[in-house]
Amino acid sequence: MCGIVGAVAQRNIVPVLVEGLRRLEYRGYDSCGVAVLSHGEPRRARSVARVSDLDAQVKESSLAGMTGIAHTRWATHGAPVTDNAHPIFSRDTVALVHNGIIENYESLRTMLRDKGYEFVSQTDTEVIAHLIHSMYRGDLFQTVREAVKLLHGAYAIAVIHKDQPHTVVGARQGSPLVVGVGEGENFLASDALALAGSTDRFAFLEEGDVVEIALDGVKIVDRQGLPAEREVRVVAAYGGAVELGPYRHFMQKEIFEQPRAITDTIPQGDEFTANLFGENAKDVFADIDSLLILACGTSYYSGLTAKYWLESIAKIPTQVEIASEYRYRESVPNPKALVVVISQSGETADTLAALKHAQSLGHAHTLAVCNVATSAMVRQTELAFLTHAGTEIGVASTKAFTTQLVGLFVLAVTLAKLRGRVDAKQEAAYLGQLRHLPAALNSVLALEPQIIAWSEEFARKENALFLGRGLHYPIALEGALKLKEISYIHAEAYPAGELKHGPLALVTEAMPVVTVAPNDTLLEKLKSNMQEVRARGGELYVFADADTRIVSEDGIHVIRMPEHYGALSPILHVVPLQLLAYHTACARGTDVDKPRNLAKSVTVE
Ligand code: HGA
Repeated sequence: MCGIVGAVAQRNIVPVLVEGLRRLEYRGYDSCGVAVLSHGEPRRARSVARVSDLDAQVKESSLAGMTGIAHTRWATHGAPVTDNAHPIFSRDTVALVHNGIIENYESLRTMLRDKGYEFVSQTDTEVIAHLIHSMYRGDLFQTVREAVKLLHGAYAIAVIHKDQPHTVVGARQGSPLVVGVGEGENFLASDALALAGSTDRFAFLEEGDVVEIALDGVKIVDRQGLPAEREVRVVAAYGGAVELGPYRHFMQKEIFEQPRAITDTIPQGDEFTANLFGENAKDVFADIDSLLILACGTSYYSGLTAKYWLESIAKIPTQVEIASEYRYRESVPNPKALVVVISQSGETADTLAALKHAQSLGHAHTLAVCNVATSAMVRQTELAFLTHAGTEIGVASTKAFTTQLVGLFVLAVTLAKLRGRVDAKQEAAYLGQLRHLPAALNSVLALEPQIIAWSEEFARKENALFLGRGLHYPIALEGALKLKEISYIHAEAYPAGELKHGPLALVTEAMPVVTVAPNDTLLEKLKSNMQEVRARGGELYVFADADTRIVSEDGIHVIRMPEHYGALSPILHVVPLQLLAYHTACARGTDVDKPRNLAKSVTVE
């Protein structure tokens, strides 16, 4: 969601800024823009189309400059039209890009109007540009430090001023911003990936930091206004992350990367140990009596799956909540609960806010399950389990989900072991199953041609129902979410036992019913639910384990999963649902990697 790039150099920086935006495209956006100081004046180009269109514009107009900022916008205030696209100018003197939401923008706008400022956009962002212009007394760094004190809400900003030709000032509070350190040139960006190719050295700003980047150095002050040192770390190159290779879309590439991503995420060594979660995890795990999992979207579904593992294997009570609800709800805190936050990017605004809320209620023990080691979430939790999915570009999450499941399964078995619920034999068996997962996944991926055949049917539908039971109910939810996200087919998931309590009323021959049918203890119950669908003329599309004896017949289409996978079965069963959503979307011709209205790292509330 929304990306920022900034640079100060002694060369024309426009190609670096535009390339940075190209690398941030995966986050989702609806307009984009770039501004540079050119012969002492801010000049900009903006587009409501793609970054490639912006690139064509800057080439056409020969936009060039050595100091600049750029932005991909995912509109929150004001339609995605050119006037609202960033960089936003104030009196042709200040140019600013912003990620986040300024909650007190209305009162600031009234105050600035009274001072004579004219507003030309509908954005909340414009108040920041005018505020900085109105407060500027010759030092942009100092001005931004004072101006941000007046802002309520979340922001990452980058700003330039025509009187300071070799300076970009940035600030972060609730939205991500990193500093890229170069040789005689320095950068800002929403994430390190944007600057791959320009530098591999990064300083990760903390909440409340304000930064000035110049040609020869970087100055940072913290929320108190005190000089701050932020460690400069070398971040390994993101080899190939933004290259498609032989695939048609990043989502397809990422589905097929899952065996590798899971191999990289499965812990080395031959036992489940608390150390996998951090140095003092053993003490923390001994001190807790329950878990509270907080997450959004797909990560919420990985949390729901984990609840089944945590309660059945570790026998530890587990509650799972949608982060955006929890953060505003009056809840009863249990200081003995371990708060687990799950996020691919580690920058999900709602989940970060929920974490902060939990901490403010006295939850001392916190654990992040996250794909980005340097993210705010990992920095703000006591413990962390890092997934090694690699960069995920497709907006619809795939490999981040399955690697989160691996991490949460490892958590369940580790807690079970520490509580004496798993003996050495069972532990070895779980480890063996984990290690076999990549091979098992490869055989599931080989089902792709059969799934393509189904997707042609699905592409003609407008509604679909997904059914699962027990451990596979969250997988049905995830399958429905994937389908609606990228194919725009309305899809809903139900625990199959709930059918008769309402959704059966929707079942007709026009309603495909996707059923996740592993060979587990609920299989016979599930078969009865399938009969209820057939009796109403519903078409069943069943992903059945090899040994379930569910066979294709009139109105029942079956794809056989290669093997039954016990406790880890959700990790395999979600893959055909990902492929079904992907190929259905392709058949409908949607923009699979950048579905309408959606963004990747959801860094605004
Ligand atoms: N609120 C600003 C910035 C939106 C944003 O951060 N998008 O990701 C706007 O609507 O322009």
